[in-house]
Amino acid sequence: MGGAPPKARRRRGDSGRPPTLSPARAAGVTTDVSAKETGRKRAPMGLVELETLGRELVGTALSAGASLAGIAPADELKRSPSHAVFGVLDSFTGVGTKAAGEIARGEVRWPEQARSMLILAVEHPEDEPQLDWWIEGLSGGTRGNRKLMDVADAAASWAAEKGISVVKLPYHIEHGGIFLKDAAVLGGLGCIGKNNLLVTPQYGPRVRLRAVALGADLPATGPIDFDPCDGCAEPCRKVCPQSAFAARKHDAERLGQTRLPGRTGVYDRQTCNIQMELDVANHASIVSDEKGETARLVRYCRECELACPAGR
Ligand code: B12
Ligand code: SF4
Ligand code: SF4
Repeated sequence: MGGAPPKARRRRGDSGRPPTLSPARAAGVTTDVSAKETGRKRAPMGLVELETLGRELVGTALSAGASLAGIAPADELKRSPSHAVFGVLDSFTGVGTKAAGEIARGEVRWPEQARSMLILAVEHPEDEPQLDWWIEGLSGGTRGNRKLMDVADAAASWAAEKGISVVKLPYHIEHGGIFLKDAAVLGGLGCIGKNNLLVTPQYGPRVRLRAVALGADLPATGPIDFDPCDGCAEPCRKVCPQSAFAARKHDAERLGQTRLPGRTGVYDRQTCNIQMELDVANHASIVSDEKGETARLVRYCRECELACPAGR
């Protein structure tokens, strides 16, 4: 669970409060800092200007260390498969969720002014497994998530300087996060594979994600025409230690859509979570800092991810 600690812990960008756009920035692209200072309104941007901003923002994210970056329209994302069925699915309180605060389980809270999303991916190669290890007390939970948060900080600062209102979104849905894989598909980073993960042409599913909400209609950079699962022997599904893809779990008719968990409705998160809980129980103890204090280190299962030949 890149970035998802088994225990609640306050982290930068994961404060536990639902995100809000700064009121000073509420006018989004129509007001920039200098205009606000002088009380002058800036004229709404044209398409060419928005396209340039989008391209430059993606470039800024890549320069800051993102492996991939793209832009997804907020209105389409709100209607995307995960967002559409989240409230209807069976209740899930496993790893990767937090006890409900202001946002009830099954709900997604959108920053009011969000018009598009910057979606960021950082590669997690198989030979750098430590990027994915959750370490107690580590800022960001994992090294990979810390890197994503730094990239999000850099991209958000750049956008704010251009007068775009920004909200750096947290990881957990219960704290104001969004469904990152759907955002990545709409932003053109890849497709949802039969392992239920975002699969990218460049790195396969071996990426972790994060997003920044933008108060500007930056043009979408996706989706793309890419499907490595077509004709694949599905090693991702066969390798699962808990057989989480073994049976049809979700019904298209009941959920009112054909885009289902694991693509065809076979991914069972409750079964997958049995492995996640086992991974937590089998944590290692490491000496984490100069004070010599011990901390837990959890290596969450990623077999369905590592078995995928895409992007190799
Ligand atoms: C809660 C959670 C979990 C829970 C529950 C998972 C679940 N899918 O419900 C548990 C603990 C089990 C889990 C396990 C894992 N997780 Co997890 N998890 C999350 C979290 C926080 C929310 C996901 C969620 O609730 N989804 C809701 C349900 C409704 O969606 P879903 O099951 O994915 O099914 C939808 C999609 O398949 C979609 N879909 C299907 N077809 C199509 C087609 C199109 C065009 C579109 C747009 C969408 C779409 O529609 C389905 C709904 O009908 C996200 C972070 C985030 N904020 O998004 C990370 C996240 C999804 N996890 C991630 C990872 C890597 C893992 C693990 C490999 C563990 C690990 N080592 O990190 C396993 C993999 C399990 C798997 N094969 O899916 C990554 C995925 C990266 C990637 N390449 O896709 C994320 C994005 C976190 C991150 N750090 O980047 N996870
Ligand atoms: S292993 Fe094959 S079927 Fe599974 S996600 Fe990768 S390409 Fe798709
Ligand atoms: S993360 Fe592990 S337990 Fe969960 S579906 Fe993938 S292979 Fe199965």
